[in-house]
Amino acid sequence: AQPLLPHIALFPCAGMGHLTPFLRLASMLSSSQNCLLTLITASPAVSAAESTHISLFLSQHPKVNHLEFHLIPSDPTTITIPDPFFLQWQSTNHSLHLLYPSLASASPPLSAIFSDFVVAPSMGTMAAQLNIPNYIFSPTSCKFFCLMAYLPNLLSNTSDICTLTQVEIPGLAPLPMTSILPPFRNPNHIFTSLILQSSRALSTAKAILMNTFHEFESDTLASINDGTALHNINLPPILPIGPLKDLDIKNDHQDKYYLSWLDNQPKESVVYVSFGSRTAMSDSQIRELSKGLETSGYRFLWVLKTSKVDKDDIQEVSDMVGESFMERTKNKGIVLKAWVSQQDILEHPAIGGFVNHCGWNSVMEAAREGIPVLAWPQHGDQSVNAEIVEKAGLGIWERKWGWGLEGLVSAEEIRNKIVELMEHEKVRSCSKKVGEEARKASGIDGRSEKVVKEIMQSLMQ
Ligand code: BUP
Repeated sequence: AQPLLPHIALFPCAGMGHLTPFLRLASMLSSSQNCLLTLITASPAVSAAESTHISLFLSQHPKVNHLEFHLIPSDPTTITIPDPFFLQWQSTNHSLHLLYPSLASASPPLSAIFSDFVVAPSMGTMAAQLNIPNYIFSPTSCKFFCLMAYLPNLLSNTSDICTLTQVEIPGLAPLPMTSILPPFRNPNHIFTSLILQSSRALSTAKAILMNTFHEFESDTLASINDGTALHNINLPPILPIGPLKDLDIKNDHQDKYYLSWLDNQPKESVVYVSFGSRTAMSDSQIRELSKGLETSGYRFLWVLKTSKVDKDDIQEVSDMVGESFMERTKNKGIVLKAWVSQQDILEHPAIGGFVNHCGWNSVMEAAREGIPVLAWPQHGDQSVNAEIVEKAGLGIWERKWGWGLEGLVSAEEIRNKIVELMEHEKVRSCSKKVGEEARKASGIDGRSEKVVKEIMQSLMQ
């Protein structure tokens, strides 16, 4: 008899940084593997970008089932939580028990769940009830994942984490305290308490899937594989499956005039500037950045955001950077406040450098395309990621800029670093090598591709 096709439920959490890699994984599984897929999404979504991408993805992947899961409205006492994405993660965890009947009655029955790290505890319990494996997907670097996995030990062994100068994770190079995100200094912070819950549930997972690749995080992955890293924590295998391949979602409503503009620019001449989907820069920092870009003399494509959630982003570009800046730089660059196709931009031969916050998806995209990065971390895992970028030779990082959201970096400093980025021959050639390694890892018969095939084979039995 023919083996039954595995039926996998994929459950990403809120935020484009979480949704994007899940959609890439879903697209890869649906196109190259024999399986059935159900995409679970929490409703209502936080941002317009998430709603749009979910609809476009489903309309272009008609074989993927959709299980929309309605969240219990938030407890009014928690509405004061300043980050709507954290609030959504919390509501998702509080509402997850409602999902069980749909998972239990799935037809054909589910063979496995691939769930976001943020929902690990509840999904692990439900997978156990259904007697199927739960694969946790962590959309971060492996190094940051290790920090999250170690966090329960770190906080219980240290009376005051703020007194440390560095964090020593067994078997890994120490992390300077400056790279530890401020919320991790407070166990009661909503982000920290969510991560602690998930980290404590890791041992229930069949494996941890990571959007990374061996050559890029070789030290960390080698220490995990030989058992020296985190040896005192009961962790399932960590499986690198990245960098996940581009997802070609067509959006006919989007005006991609910036790509036609790029077509007319010389090779590797344009600096692409974006700080991801969740960073709103201060007005003063935006002004310094505009001056820094202009005085660098380089061409630029700048995606500007002024609010954490796209629906709230109502200011005009010209109000943010000034009419005179727009006029002076009209032949040199474009500033936009819209969702762009970052993968199309990074693939474009005109792009020569990427000023970026080091959100892990952006890092993996830059790695795939071999584009040098000027790392400017803003929050979350980004300082840890910046160090990886620098070490892998994919870019440069000015540590003294600290967390972007905390201080003000001057136009002159920005200008100098942009010039350094664009003229750094060693980083440029090293980045190209990173690009070759990245494409090899996720290409046919690459190490990451083989991992996915093996998982699928195990689910076929
Ligand atoms: Br903004 C923007 N177009 O206009 P990260 C982002 N992206 O394609 P973040 C676009 O969103 P977290 C845009 O290519 C990447 O895949 C981008 O994820 C894409 O950063 C994704 O880079 C953004 O991980 O998420 O948004 O800060 O905080 O979860 O890292």
